[in-house]
Amino acid sequence: MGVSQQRKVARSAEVRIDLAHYWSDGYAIVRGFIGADELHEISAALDQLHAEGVAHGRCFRHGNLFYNLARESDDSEPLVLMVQWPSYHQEVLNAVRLDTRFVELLEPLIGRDLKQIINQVHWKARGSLGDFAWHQDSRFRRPAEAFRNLGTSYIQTGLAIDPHRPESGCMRIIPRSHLRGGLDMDCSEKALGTAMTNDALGEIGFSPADVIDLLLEPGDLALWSPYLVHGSGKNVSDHERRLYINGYVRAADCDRGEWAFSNGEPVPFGPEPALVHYDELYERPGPHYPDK
Ligand SMILES: O=C(O)CCC(=O)C(=O)O
Repeated sequence: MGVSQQRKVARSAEVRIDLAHYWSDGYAIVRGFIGADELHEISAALDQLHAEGVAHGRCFRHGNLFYNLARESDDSEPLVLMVQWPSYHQEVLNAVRLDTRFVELLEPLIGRDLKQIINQVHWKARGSLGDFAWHQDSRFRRPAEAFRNLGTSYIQTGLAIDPHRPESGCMRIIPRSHLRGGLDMDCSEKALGTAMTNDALGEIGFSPADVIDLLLEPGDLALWSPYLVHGSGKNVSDHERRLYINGYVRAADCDRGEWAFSNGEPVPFGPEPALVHYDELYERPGPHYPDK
């Protein structure tokens, strides 16, 4: 057996263990999914993306591409919180989302024909603007009728670019919470920019004792279920905390999204963007600065 084949077998074995854990606990971690050299290149691409956001100075949209910025007060600097669908113009990030390691990893879970619903980067900004309240991602998979069998057809993946630890605002999760399906969680506030509270946990029958930290090193990939209850707090470390999120769905179970893999082969973007979450894509496709 050649070296590359040995590596492949070793990787498959590791993935198998994580998959069993994924179904039982609603999440899994693949350690060292992306190596240091590749990570360096991705990190540089993210710095470029961040600089573009800073240059806009406020929220900016062009089709599905969206820079989400906010300020702590009227006279403070705008902070780049998130960019959605950077891959339309960022080659390095586009190559990551279409990397066949993703389809190899996800095939036993959701198959070889995959669309993509999420392609976004989070910067955990200092202060409270980058908080994510306790939530299930299922609340964002809209319109609900466009998604079928959500719990078994959709997987969220998050690639850690920096260390994710309690002090840098790592994700906090409730293992096995996905087994309870869609919970009637309070959605009156946006998840982004709202703190996690114990009251919110109590309302759905959980307590702080049920929570664990999702600890990731740079290059680790986390997978989580759309029904896993999770959130994240502040970054009080002395470094950035970036997460590159790609969410894939079995194509037959979803009417929205960009194709990512067809029979295991990467599918490049077509000439026109597909309808994902931005409902005004066809009415207002051009570049503009939206009122948030
Ligand atoms: O970036 C984070 O810490 C939170 C991510 C998250 O909650 C999500 O994408 O649903």
